[in-house]
Amino acid sequence: MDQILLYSVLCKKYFPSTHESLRFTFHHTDSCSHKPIGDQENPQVEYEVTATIDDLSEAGLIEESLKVFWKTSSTGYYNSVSLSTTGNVDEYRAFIPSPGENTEIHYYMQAADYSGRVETLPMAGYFAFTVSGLLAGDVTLDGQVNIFDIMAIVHYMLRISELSPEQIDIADMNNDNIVDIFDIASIVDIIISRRS
Ligand SMILES: [Ca+2]
Ligand SMILES: [Ca+2]
Repeated sequence: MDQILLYSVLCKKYFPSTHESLRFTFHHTDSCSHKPIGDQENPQVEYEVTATIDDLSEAGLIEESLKVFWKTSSTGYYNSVSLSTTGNVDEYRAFIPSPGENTEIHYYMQAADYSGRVETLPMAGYFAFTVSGLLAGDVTLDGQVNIFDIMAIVHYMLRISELSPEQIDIADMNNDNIVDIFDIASIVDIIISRRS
């Protein structure tokens, strides 16, 4: 037994079924740190992936090799984000940035150890989850919630620039049919909560 074990601990709602393979054990929990806003189908700013990675060879994991590779179903290449320790034994975490709305994200994890072994999770293929609906606060429709979304609302309020009906719908965070400072405050909350 010298393989590297990867266990994924992922948000249940993004994974339609339990995956099993010969070498890895998968389980799902509800311990997601990101909170959906409104509809559970709404996209998030980022998607947390937590994995338990244990080098049974005891050769030592190669930290730089611990990665999550992800792509959308419509792009041909994988991007990567590093898995870093959560502080708990053998537990690592990465964040897949939101690629936007109405898309499917494919991803897999990779780990290597100093015995030369490289493992991926799943062993072949990828996990997939769909992102439907619109990202709360993403007035600019670029998949990010940041200062530019606030600026878009400010410019709209000052009549410097227009927003489409869809954008106005997103900008009206409290659904009172008015786009005003209270909606900006809601978006500020999203940005601040992400950084805390
Ligand atoms: Ca945006
Ligand atoms: Ca409003």
